[in-house]
Amino acid sequence: EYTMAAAPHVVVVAFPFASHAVKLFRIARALAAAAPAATFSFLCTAAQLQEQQKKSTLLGNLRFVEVPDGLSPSSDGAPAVPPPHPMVRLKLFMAAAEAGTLREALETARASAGGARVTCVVGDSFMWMAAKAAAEVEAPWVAVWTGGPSALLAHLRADALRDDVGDKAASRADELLTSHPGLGSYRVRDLPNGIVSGDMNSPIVSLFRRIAEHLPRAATAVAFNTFPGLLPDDLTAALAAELPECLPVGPFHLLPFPGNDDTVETSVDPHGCLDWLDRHPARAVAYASFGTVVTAVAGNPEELRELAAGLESSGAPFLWSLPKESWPQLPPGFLDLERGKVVPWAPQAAVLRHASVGAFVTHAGWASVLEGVSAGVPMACRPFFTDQKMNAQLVARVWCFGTVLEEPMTREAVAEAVPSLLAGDQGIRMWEKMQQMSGMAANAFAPDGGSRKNLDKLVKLVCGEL
Ligand code: U2F
Repeated sequence: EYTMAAAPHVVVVAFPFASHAVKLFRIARALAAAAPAATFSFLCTAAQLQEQQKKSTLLGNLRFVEVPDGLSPSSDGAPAVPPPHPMVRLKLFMAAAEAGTLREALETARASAGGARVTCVVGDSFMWMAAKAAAEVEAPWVAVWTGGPSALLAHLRADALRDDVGDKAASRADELLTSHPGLGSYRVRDLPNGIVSGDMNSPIVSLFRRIAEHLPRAATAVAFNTFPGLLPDDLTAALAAELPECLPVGPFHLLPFPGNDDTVETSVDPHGCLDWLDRHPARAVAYASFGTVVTAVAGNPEELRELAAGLESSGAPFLWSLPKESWPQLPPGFLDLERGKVVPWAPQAAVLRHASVGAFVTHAGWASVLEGVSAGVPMACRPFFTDQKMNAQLVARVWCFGTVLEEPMTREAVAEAVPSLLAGDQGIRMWEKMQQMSGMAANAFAPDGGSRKNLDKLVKLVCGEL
């Protein structure tokens, strides 16, 4: 126990786009639950804070502090109409955070916590400017990487990769990166955009460059959404060589905090997905989802219709989480199909662990991959951008937990992959292979589980006890 003056005050900085804030909020709640004598301030934009506040359990020692979204308020304070494109919002938010709104929010956190000095800053790696803000208040910076670990390694090794590949990215696309420790299972074409090909000056690519500059020299530790035993040893070793202490504290959707004990939160089901699944036999249903950003940013109507046609002709019952904006692009009559259910949102982790789900068509976003692995459901990956191609390669070629749907996804490829994952020999082999890993994931936070002791260590670290 601490005296008031010595009690830790940990600031948790979220990145308020895609599903990042949800992930950081899980970390914040797990830390706050494990360290009840410490104060935690969760820093995020007002809109995202409101979202997170709706979540089941709030903890007495976890407070919310707003970081401005960087949009200049209209004269009457109303939100801009129409709202700017997500990439514009991202740029404005980041520029404002770098220019001082983050530092100011840290000061607000201190003042509103009765002047309690900030003793540690935990932040989404995307908020790289938190490194400086932490240094200014003489607090350590602990970073969280929510994406695929192999992509982070590629960003950290970007210079070496560029020296090697030069301008030959196109002709060497299928070559394995065997001379790069930890990356030997990936092809040149799997690398995130902007490392050896693509627009090297896009805002996202500059963001990853900043992250790669800051993590190795400014972070005290980096927390990952994985659990010991999941990643290939060479990848783990290569990350350890580049970074300060790496702490796998995943799967994030299983992080322990009150209300997540029986994973209540991941089962909130406004569209009746779980009831619908109850009406199907074991391992009969294909679940499809492309996460929170792909459909809006990179999804194209053509491929959407191919996926629809493929699911229809696969013969399998299917559940598809698809943003409502995209529904008008589906083939006529598709929404009325008896065999399928399209919803704007599904409780994905609970859906995947439902016994009737036997195949997962995914964009290979890292949280989705972890949820698929935890549930032991073989995956058909159609990766789009950033870490997704490397994640898909890991799923399909390294772990043999699924297949890759080549770009562009065709109805034939979907109609072949889905039944094969559900009931084909290959699918059954994958399913069997996944069961051990899924058991490890399920036990990751048990008293002797792989992530349990890392979480304990992270708690000590952020509370200044190490
Ligand atoms: C970006 O990924 P996304 O947010 O698109 O994808 P995921 O990392 O897979 O996270 C999506 C989360 O949203 C949940 C799902 C995941 O926890 O269970 N979800 C849901 O509950 N219901 C739905 O109907 C749909 C989604 C990026 F695009 C990726 O490349 C990165 O790997 C990722 C890293 O944070 O962020």
